[in-house]
Amino acid sequence: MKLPLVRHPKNPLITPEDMPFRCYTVMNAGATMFEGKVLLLLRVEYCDRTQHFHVATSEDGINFTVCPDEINYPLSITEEHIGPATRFDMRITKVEGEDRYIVFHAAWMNNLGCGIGTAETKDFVNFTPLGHISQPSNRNGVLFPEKINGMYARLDRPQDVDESGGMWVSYSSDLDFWGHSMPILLPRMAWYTKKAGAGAIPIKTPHGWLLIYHATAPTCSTLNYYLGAMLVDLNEPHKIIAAPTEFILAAEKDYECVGQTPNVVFTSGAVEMPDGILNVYYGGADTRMCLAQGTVAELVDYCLKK
Ligand code: BMA
Repeated sequence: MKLPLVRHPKNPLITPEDMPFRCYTVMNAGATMFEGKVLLLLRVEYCDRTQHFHVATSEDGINFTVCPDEINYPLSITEEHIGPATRFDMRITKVEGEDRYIVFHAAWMNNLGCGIGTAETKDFVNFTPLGHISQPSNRNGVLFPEKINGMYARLDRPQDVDESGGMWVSYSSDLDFWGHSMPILLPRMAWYTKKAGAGAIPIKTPHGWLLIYHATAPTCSTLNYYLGAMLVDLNEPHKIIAAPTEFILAAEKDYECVGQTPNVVFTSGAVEMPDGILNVYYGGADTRMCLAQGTVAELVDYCLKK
């Protein structure tokens, strides 16, 4: 049976051994098209376990060249106040009609917890921090690629101390002040007990926004991460149009099951290639970068039929 996402035979695409310097892990990259190439903002953990971001680019979306220099991303105002945050899991959005790219990322602020940081860039070398856009606890901030009813819109995952919580939609006129928050009420699914969060940037289709997201469920030994797909309303994206209760990707291969965090598939970005193939980039076991492919039309069809 044809699956909505198929792993690329070259997986894993980028491993720590492939990097131009010594590092521990490379994972959960934000992804976008930039100057005709696929660009990944790789989350790289050095061997002192600090997190850094390196750009990788590719003509074909499969073979990447990694920049040995990390991006230049100065401290935000919030970080100047509390000290540098551990930033991770960049999502890159090119907002329609603007010449800048906006990144959202998780910002772990030591004993204060995790919030959402944001920055803008035009060249992926220099980043200008914008204001932090949440208090703890929040993460998995993802900006929609166009305004909805004249407002910027984002997905995020506020969560309680027990890590319950799911995806919400909020709106802003200036990318700074956010409100009108509404939850997306997912159906009951055995692979979602906690932590459902947005993954790739929403993809606009005639049937609604296509969301590729993650959710987690425990087994006897680990908390497993899964990827799911769903369609939400174009004008009111907290309203689900179709949300299949089957996952589209689970950790099955060695490169997804063995590593720093076993049994994790986690996406922060997907890119539609000129030939219509959708490249979904994902981290395998919090250790390496992988690729699964499908098409937007097939994923939409899958959502509508399940
Ligand atoms: C989440 C994030 C991701 C990570 C996942 C699995 O909370 O930290 O970066 O891939 O956990 O460890």
